[in-house]
Amino acid sequence: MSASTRLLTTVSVASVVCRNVHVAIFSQEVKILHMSEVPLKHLFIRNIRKSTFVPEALFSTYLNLLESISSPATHQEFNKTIMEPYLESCYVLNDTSPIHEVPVNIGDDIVLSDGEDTSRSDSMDVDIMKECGGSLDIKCPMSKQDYKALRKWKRFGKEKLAINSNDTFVLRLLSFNILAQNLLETHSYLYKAHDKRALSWESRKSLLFQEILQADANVICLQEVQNDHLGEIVKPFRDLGYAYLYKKRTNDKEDGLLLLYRSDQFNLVDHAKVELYQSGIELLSRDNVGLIAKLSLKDSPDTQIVIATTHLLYNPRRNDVRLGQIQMLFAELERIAFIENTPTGARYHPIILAGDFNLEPYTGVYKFITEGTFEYVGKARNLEPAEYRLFCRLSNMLIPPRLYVTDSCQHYNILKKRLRGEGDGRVMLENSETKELHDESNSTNDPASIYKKSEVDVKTSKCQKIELIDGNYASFSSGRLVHPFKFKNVYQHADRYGNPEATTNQGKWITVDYIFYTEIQPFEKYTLPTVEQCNLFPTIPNFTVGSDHLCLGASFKLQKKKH
Ligand code: KL2
Repeated sequence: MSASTRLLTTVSVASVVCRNVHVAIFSQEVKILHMSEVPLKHLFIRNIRKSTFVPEALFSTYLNLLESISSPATHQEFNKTIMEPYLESCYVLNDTSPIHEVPVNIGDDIVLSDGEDTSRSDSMDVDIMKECGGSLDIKCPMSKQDYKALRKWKRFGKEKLAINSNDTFVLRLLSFNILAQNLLETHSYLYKAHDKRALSWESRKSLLFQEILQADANVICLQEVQNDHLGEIVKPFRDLGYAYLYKKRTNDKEDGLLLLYRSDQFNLVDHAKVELYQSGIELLSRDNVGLIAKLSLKDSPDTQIVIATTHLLYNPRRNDVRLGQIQMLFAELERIAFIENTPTGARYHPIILAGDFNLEPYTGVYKFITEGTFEYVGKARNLEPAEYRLFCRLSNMLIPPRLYVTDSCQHYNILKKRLRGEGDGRVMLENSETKELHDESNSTNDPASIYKKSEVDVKTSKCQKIELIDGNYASFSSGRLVHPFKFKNVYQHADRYGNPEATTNQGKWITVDYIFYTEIQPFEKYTLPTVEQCNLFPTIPNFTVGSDHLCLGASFKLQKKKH
């Protein structure tokens, strides 16, 4: 208890020990130094909160921290390793204003400034750093300043120097799951430990806008954008010159994807609103969606890039569903990004694929995305090897051939048209927004009926391999998927010492959000904190972070095409 002893001697007004609760009361503030009985804490905090001279922020921070520990057994450890250094960081500087700020103003005004607390000098940041051991590997909870210190735009690789802007366009992309308010309310049990005021839409919205607008990205991919919040979310971006595409999740879901791009810099050349829901198919019975935009540079129209975003199924056990969803999304991505066939294979525009994939690094779907191939047959639904329970193993068929999406994540009809020049290249996916197309093909109640003459057997679940043109095959239900993109990650999911990074908290801090890219070079990223550092945050959303996810960001060098 050396920290608290010092506190009590250096700042003296009163110290109260009430049963197992130790409290120090200073001129304007109350610190809770030790509390061994967890049930007591609720009563205690409720009572002390009534006191008008106690800053609310202190309690909310304390409450958040306190609730983030799982059991009374860890309480003492918590006090020692987190609470005491926290209190020390608050007051050891002998400053009259508390470092940990009061909650953001809740109001309609969108704060466009970077939200820096101007009452504090830069030297104070340095002092806090020293208190915390002189590095960012700090052992005290996060203030807004600490959070910002962890979230910097950092250049990497060979590109530390200035970019030559004549033949290069710098594309900065931000991806953020902003937590739809309706989902927050539906899953309110997840947010019991949070300060209720940090969960209000008005408070979160203000923080979300601050962080997003401060990044000054040319393209922004948002997930969980509530349908009836679309107007108010889009408004400030429209005023700043962004155009947008929105795709709501299907059926009864009330949130969706928003892709914003600077309309003074880009033209929208093509786009797809992808519904991963396909009726009558269990694997594709979830309401997740994808959004794909092909953009060209206004000042160099031949320079094009495809940007895609998605938010895949949450259910942590169903990696098989997410694999099927990715297969569908990639088929659409392949269609939009395709340039031409060459003797060495197809060429594609650069692609950036960002979003909330609800899957952890190095798991099955992640491997598929980054390695380009994955064998699912015989695996369990989580795509791990199925050692027992034979009946739970995945068969050779993932999605049925009636969708005409091949095992190489391509639309069969498009492939056929490209290679043989036959047919109309029509996509056989259902889309509630373009229903007329399907009503026409549905007229015989069999979406595949007009393709009866084609070689694909839409009824069988057996493996099919069809020769399109000499040496070129399309396969269905082979037990293995491949895709034609060489996706890399902006983030390495760990710091240079191997400590894992995190993008969200699902009981524990994990990574589920990614920015993948191909045929384009990133040179800068918006750094993510490690799990250890995240554990020092008051659980998010809080008065610093407006969502239950952290946002990702990267800047890319887009090589302009010469005429
Ligand atoms: O983890 V998320 O939160 O990527 O931020 O995506 C989903 C989950 C989102 C859309 O379905 O809602 C959240 N328990 C916890 N969170 C859930 C659950 C659940 N059972 N279902 C959906 N979500």
